[in-house]
Amino acid sequence: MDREVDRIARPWGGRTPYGRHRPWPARVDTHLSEGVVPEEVDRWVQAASILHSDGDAMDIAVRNDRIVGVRGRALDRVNHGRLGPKDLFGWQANGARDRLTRPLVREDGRLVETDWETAMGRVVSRSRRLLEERGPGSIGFYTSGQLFLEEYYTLAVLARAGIGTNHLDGNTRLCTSTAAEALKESFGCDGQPGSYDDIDHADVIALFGHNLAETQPVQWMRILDRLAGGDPPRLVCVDPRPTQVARRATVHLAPRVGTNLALLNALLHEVVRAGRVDTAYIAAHTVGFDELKARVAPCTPEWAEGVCDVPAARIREAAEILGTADRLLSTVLQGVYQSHQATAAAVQVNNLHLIRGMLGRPGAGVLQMNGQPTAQNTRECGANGDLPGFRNWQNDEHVADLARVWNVDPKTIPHYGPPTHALQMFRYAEQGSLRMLWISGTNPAVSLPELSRIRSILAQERLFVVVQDLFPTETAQLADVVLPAATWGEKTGTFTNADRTVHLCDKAVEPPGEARPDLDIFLDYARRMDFRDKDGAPLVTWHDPESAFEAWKRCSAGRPCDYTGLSHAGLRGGSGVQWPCNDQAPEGTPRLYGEGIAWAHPDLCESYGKDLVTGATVEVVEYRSSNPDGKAVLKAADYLPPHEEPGDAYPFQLTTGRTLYHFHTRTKTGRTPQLNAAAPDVWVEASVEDAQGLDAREGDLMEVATPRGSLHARLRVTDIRPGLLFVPFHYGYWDTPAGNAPDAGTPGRAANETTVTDWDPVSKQPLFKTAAAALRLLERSGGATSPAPTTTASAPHRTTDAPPTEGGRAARVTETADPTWDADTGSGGEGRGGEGSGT
Ligand SMILES: Nc1nc2c(c(=O)[nH]1)N[C@H]1C(S)=C(S)[C@@H](COP(=O)(O)OP(=O)(O)OC[C@H]3O[C@@H](n4cnc5c(=O)[nH]c(N)nc54)[C@H](O)[C@@H]3O)O[C@H]1N2
Ligand SMILES: Nc1nc2c(c(=O)[nH]1)N[C@H]1C(S)=C(S)[C@@H](COP(=O)(O)OP(=O)(O)OC[C@H]3O[C@@H](n4cnc5c(=O)[nH]c(N)nc54)[C@H](O)[C@@H]3O)O[C@H]1N2
Ligand SMILES: [Mo]
Repeated sequence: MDREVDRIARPWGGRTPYGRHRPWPARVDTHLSEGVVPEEVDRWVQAASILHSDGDAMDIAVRNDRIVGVRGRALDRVNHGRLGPKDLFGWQANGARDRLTRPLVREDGRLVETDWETAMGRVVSRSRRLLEERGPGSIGFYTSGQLFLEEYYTLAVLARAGIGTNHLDGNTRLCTSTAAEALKESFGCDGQPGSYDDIDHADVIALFGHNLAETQPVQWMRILDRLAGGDPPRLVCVDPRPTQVARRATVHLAPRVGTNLALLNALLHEVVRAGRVDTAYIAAHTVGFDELKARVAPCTPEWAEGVCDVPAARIREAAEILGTADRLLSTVLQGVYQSHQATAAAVQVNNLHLIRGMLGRPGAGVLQMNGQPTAQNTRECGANGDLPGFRNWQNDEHVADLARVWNVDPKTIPHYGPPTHALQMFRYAEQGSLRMLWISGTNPAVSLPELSRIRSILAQERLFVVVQDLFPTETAQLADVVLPAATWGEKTGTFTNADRTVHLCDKAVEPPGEARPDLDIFLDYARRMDFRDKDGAPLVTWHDPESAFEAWKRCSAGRPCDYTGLSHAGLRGGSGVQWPCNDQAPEGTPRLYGEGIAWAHPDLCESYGKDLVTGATVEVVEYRSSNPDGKAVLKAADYLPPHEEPGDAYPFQLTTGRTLYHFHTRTKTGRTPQLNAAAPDVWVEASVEDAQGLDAREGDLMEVATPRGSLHARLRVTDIRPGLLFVPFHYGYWDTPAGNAPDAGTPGRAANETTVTDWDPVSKQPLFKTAAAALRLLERSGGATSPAPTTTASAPHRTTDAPPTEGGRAARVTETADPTWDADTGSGGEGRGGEGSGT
């Protein structure tokens, strides 16, 4: 039953075809270090992947107290045993030689090793002095979508009630703030309506700006298995690049970047015009249909063709598929969230589902995706721009309720305005009102837009920068204090994936040197700062992951993300569980809104919404009068042109994003031999005709320039939309000779040298996907090809020669099929993961 597969060359592995409404067969993917056999593994420790939002469950193999590999968990509802390339190989980074093992402090301009006492002493004395001299608004926290729930909750309590600052946000601002905002706009509250199991039941799957094949490869395996089985789904793909999703789609729409809203309005126009709406559902569960209908009335496919440069006939074809779907599943990700009119466009996907009544049933669901593994928890726990438990900062009762949970005066919790968003925090630091910034689990010196500006802000003398990371990142090099953190595999905690599945990750091995779990660092800070509640007792009453989880349960009780039915012990051994999980739903909840819209009532909702064009907050009075019964809100918006359009000096559109083999700023995947070799350096993608126009060929060294900055990259000629360039944003400077930033002598390599400081007015998510750029030939390649993978969206145009991406021996993975599964009859495998068959 076992097969050995090179999972760099064949990232999605072998197929296990299955039919509609059947359970997805299990297949266990295992990768162990060269020379280690399963019998030699001392123990297998339960975990789930933190290199994307899928939440692939796995066991970590431990031998001689070291991690030696991983194996998928067959009984888990999310992945049924499968793992993607980053899951299979990425754990090796834990053992990298340059892990931070001791705290560092800046002395005479240089970072030097020190002990925890000295490092924490500096953080605490600076915090105290700033609180005294400048007040809580001088301190900010910029955290992650990659820590554990217990850590975010602790951070949220100490920042919001301990320090009392409104300046706490996550890099989730760059990632899923639009997902959260779109859900709040339509349903009054964050919380993913759909489930991954919808893939088993849908007859149409629509992906909007989502390169699922590369960014959640395991759910793509699931779709590939359905495409290979009986009654396969039809795919609709909206993406300007020839992704694997696009190549397998029934209809691929490749719009000009930044025009998603125009395209979606045209799709809605067609669905409404053809009368393919569920009038009973609309009447029972929504408000705003007449307004939506009026707004999309002029948005004909011909009009959209002019804006999006997509043939009107193709738009009609897509609308026909979406309008006639029996069970429609849609997913939305960064091609929408980081593009122009992000929230307005994401909301139209919700609208499509609402007017078609496609919610809360197997196969009928929306996934406003997350990207980072634990982004959902950043949002739930209030470590981003929300209050914990999806409480509404504009609703005094919600603030009072939170104050009761924390036993503090409601006035302690800042709620005079929306919590500060990340780019605003950097602006405050630039202007000098923010004097201390504590950065945990994120690398803004590579991941934020306009890097020259970010570097200069972080390098300021007056700003005290604390960085908590695993590695000496580009950001850590600009810090005043560096705190070495333990990570996945070295600490225990829980997290929640994009379809609300909560997983436990147990500690498998000791962290290196003196590195500490993020939770321990935050708890230590709270203790040293001596934060108190209103009766003078310690504010933070927990001391380890399990007691932190129990504290969070009390905060989540009665809220949409109710965790009261979950526990560390209960999550150990079995499958992950989808929240809400409580007395009413002890097994968890596969889908939200099966019985109508639950959290949009004015007294319950997390947000009264915003104007989709200006971002202005709606007041309670207005919300109460327009939506007194708490139905879903159908919000319409008009298309506006992107802010930065190509012109004479910058004739191309530029977009940025990911490749299958790397995670973000490559701190882990760049230290993983198989993954690094698959995509070792930056490249730029351009179409055949654009390359010809510049007389440039595959592998030539190019300069990509915008008004903000430039980078050098080798050219990959692909089937990308003409006029559009793509640069992966993974490549920073830690593994270049320059080490940190480009200087006069070294050219830029990071995509964010070129991106613009601009954000969606509603979600405040930066626009990484739209800019105008110039492309220039610098040097002939002399026959060498670009370092771009050939298995992915960067696959070369058929006239271009490039050696295939392969991993060889080191990339071999064992795929073990479920012995009870019969591929010919499509039966067996029952009782494994998921909800099984039946609608
Ligand atoms: N391999 C890998 N997987 C990851 C990650 C990773 O770094 N590497 N990161 C994780 C995280 S945090 C995230 S947020 C997700 C992101 O996952 P995705 O959103 O799937 O990834 P991106 O490459 O950022 O963007 C997706 C697509 O948007 C398209 N696009 C660009 N501009 C537009 C536009 O204006 N309109 C439309 N319709 N499409 C456009 C691009 O061509 C690209 O194919 O991936 C997660 N998974
Ligand atoms: N141009 C462009 N820019 C983008 C994007 C894009 O598509 N285009 N996408 C944006 C998106 S969606 C995202 S999510 C961001 C990602 O941007 P970042 O968050 O900056 O990227 P990462 O490399 O994941 O950084 C995470 C850091 O946390 C560290 N780390 C990992 N595990 C732990 C842990 O357990 N504890 C601690 N303390 N540290 C840990 C890692 O070593 C790493 O330095 O980038 C954004 N920037
Ligand atoms: Mo992300």
